[in-house]
Formats: sequence, structure tokens, C-alpha cells
Amino acid sequence: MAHFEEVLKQSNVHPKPAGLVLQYGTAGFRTNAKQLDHIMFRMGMLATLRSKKTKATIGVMVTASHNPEEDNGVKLIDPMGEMLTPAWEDYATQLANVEQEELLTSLKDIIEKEAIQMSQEANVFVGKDTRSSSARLSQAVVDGVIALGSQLKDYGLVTTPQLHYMVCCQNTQGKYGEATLKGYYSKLCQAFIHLTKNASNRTDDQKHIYVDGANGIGALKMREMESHLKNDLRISIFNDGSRGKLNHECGADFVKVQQKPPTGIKINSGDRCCSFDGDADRIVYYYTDSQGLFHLLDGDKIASLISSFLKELTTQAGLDLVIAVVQTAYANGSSTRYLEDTMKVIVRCTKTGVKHLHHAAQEFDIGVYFEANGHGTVLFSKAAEEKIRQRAEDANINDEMKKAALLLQSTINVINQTVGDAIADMLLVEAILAVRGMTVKQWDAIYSDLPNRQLKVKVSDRRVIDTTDAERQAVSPAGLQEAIDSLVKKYRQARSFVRPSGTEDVVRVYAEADTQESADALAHEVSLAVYRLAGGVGHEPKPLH
Ligand code: 16G
Ligand code: MG
Repeated sequence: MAHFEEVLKQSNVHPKPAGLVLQYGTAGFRTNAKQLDHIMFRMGMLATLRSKKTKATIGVMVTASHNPEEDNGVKLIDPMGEMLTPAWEDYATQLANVEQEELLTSLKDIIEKEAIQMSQEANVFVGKDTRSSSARLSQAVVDGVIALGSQLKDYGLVTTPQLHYMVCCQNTQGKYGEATLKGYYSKLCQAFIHLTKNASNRTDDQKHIYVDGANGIGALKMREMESHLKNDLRISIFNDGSRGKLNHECGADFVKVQQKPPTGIKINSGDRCCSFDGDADRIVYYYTDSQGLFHLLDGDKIASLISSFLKELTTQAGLDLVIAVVQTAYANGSSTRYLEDTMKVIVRCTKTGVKHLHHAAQEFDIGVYFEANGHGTVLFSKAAEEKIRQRAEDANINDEMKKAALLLQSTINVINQTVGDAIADMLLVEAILAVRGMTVKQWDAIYSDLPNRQLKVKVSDRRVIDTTDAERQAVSPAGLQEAIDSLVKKYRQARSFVRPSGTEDVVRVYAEADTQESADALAHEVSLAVYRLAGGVGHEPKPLH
């Protein structure tokens, strides 16, 4: 076959370093950019096969999210804008790791196993973030796509969620929106303007938001979007990439883990700020109070705000829709308690990683999912969207019901349902605060986070740690869970768990308790238990204080 000759020729331009083994993990392949050229080429080919198999457009995004500038990565996007289906993650790993001379055999193996018709047309969308290696690496993806004879659209610089959105629009024949950046901005911004236009409680300072763009793609895309907002929201962008380094001492991950403001942002007490991560699929909010104290409003608080708003609107609209919030083990205990006891919504806990949360959220009429680190969105079932639409068009209902139904419709349109989207989530949060006339302090006060600490421990092989119950219990190595249980008992309102990271060669430790000192001490003691029972390497973890 002509394609295979082309594959052979091109694969010599993108050779695999012999012996290198990489794995398609929770967020695709991610490592130092120098090791990724062959991976990109091969993922371009795999996307083409996936497109032929599904008879739909597939996306390939070149990014390493919140990782340092010298890293890069790639992930594939399935037809409805979702993460690549797990069965194909295995093909991705297989194809990535075969040596040069076995490449064709591996390709043919996938083609055979999946009964792919090579005569079927294919279409692949490609996007990239602002890393200096991204241009070269996305070209390698393009070479792979072309080698197997697929159609191609290169969107160039886009956020990860924007590319997910484009793929979904394309495969729903425009029902979800237009597969262009202009279409994306105008859908989101029109919905935002509709949500805020009758917000009688909105104050002037509520029309101003400070955004830390992590020196990445999010900053660029916010600038592009500004004109579509028609002055309905003033945006001050910091860390826009003109000076600082990508994700360096800034961005959502830095702010969440360090629990402090990013460098490069100048704000006054009470100003409402948010940070995106390097590919703009995460967002966290924060402010400093009059004493200069930093307050973080993370994914849990965002989920709480959004779900309470949706509950209020569905009740006002007289709609009986089941709302659930999906979290992970990292969710602050206070947020879970608030959601279950005060808000009375269903709460589910899944393993870390967007695909798990997304999947669980699909089971409800309205599924709000957020990781504490700020990745999340809202999913509406087809039936729920239909009920909301009918209610909004119903001529026989009172004004209050009508207004609520119309607000719900705009809420659906401001959300990117394909994946967590920092830009869309920001617009939704801004709209809710505007409609409610709520300050960031009032939002923060809906519950108080339990003090918490995250640490990491280096071990010789992190796979010795196995977990169950959505990562909240360790089943191996022997004795570790018992050790954690007895340490937790020493503190008040305490909870702790450990899990092997999916993106870094470390074991992660999380602890929360009634005071910061207790959370820190517990996190340290659990780190020591991991070090001793799970084969720690290097120095023993030292206490934080
Ligand atoms: C990836 C995941 C994110 C998760 C994080 C955990 C996706 C798209 N991203 O970034 O959801 O929170 O990994 O990292 O699934 P860790 O396993 O290193 O703690
Ligand atoms: Mg990201």
C-alpha cells in the first residue's frame, strides 16, 4: 500500500530513540520535549486510524499543561470532544514504544484488531500551546496525519478545551456550535451577556476580573475574546507571556499547591483574581483580605457555587432534575459536607483524572464535576436540556419560572461541556456572582476549607502502591493503610490518603485536619510511613516546621 511506503519514509525523519519507553497516562504522553518527536508522528497516525474507525473527526493537542516550559506532551480527543477511550490508550502506548523496524507491523496489528477500512476517509484537527517546542512537535503530528492520507485542519495556537470544542462541533454538524474560534467566542460571550444583562445587583467592581494567564495560551486567547464581551466585563491580564516563563511561579497549579498568589500580579485587597494553567483547562480563584491574608477558592468552591446556582434555578423553573457533584479524594472535607448537608445534592467520588469524573457526571440530569485543582465543567443530559428548552418556550408559565428557565438556557451555552475550560468556567463564575450580586468574600464564606497539605515522596517503584475506594484506601504495600489510620486518629477532623502520581515519578500524600499545623504534621508523618513501607529513596522526608 502506498500509505505504508510513505509511513516508512517519514518514520525515518521522526526516528524513535532505541530503548525509550513512554506511557499514555492520565493526560496523554508528557515528558521532556526532546524525547517526543517520534511520539508526535506516531500519534498523528493513530489519530488517523481512530478517525477511520469512528468515521468522525479526531483531535490531537500538543501541550504539557502545567508542566515546565522544557516539557511537552500530546493527547488525543475522541469524537464528542471527550478524552480518548481507554482501549485506545493501550494502542497509543504500544505504537509509541515499538522500535523503528516494527512500526509497520504494529500499525497493521491495530488496523486488523479494530477491523479498520483503510479506504475510509479520515479527518484530524491539530492544535498546540505556546511552548517553544510546540511548533516543531505539531509539525511531526501533521506529518503522521498526512502519511496515512488523512484530511487535516491545523488550528495552530488554541487552548486544550478550545480544540475539544472544535472536535465536538465538527462531529455534531454544528449543533453544538461553529467549529471556529469566532464561533466559540461568540457562543460563550453572547450567553454571558444574556446572563448578566438583567443582573440588577451587580456592582461596578463586579465588572472587573484579574487573570493570571500562567504566561501561556490562556492569556492570548483571553485577549482575543475581549472584544466579544462588549465591555460587559473588564479583564486585566497578568503573566501574559510577554516577559515571564510559562508556569513559572504562576498559574493555577502553582497557586493551588503553594497556596499563595502568583508572582507578577498586582492587586489590592478584595480584588477578584483567577489563575489559569498552561493550556487553560484549569482555573482557581483567590483574593487577599484587608489583613493581607490570602484566600483560595479552588475547584471545590467553584463546584459548590455552580451547583447551588443550578439548584436554585431548576427549583425556580419548577423543573425536577437530579443534580450531582462529582469530586475526587482531594476534595476538601468541608466542601463535601457543605454539598451533602447544606445543599442536599448527590456527591460522588471518583479516581483522579478528568475521564473518571466526566464519566460519572454523565449519569445524572445535571452533573457538575470538579477536581480541587480547578479542572471541571458541567454536563447536562439530552433529556435535561430538552426539558429546560421546553420550559423556556412555554407560554403558560409565570415570569419567575420563565426567567429561571431562560437563565438556565444561557448557563448551558456559557459552559464548555466537552471538558473543563478555564475561560468558560471563568465566564460562568463571573455571571453567577453578577446575578447574585455576590462578592468574592461572600462566595468564600459559604464554607471554610479545612487546612490541608500536599506532599510528594520519591520511592524506587511507585507501582508498589495500590489503592481502592476511589484512591482513598491503600491496599498495598502491607501495613501502610493501618499506619495511615492510626496517624489520622491523632488529629481532629483529620483525613489522609496516598496515591501514585499519574504524571510524575512520585507518590502523592494528602492530609487535612482542623489546623494547618496538624495538617502539616499529619502529611509529614504519612510521608514517613510511605518512605519506610514503600521503598523510599534519598533522604527521609523532613518535618515542615
Ligand atoms: C492530569 C489530569 C488531571 C489530574 C492530574 C493528576 C487530565 C486531563 N488531567 O493532569 O485531571 O488531576 O493529572 O496528576 O486527566 P497526578 O497523577 O500527577 O497527581
Ligand atoms: Mg491543563
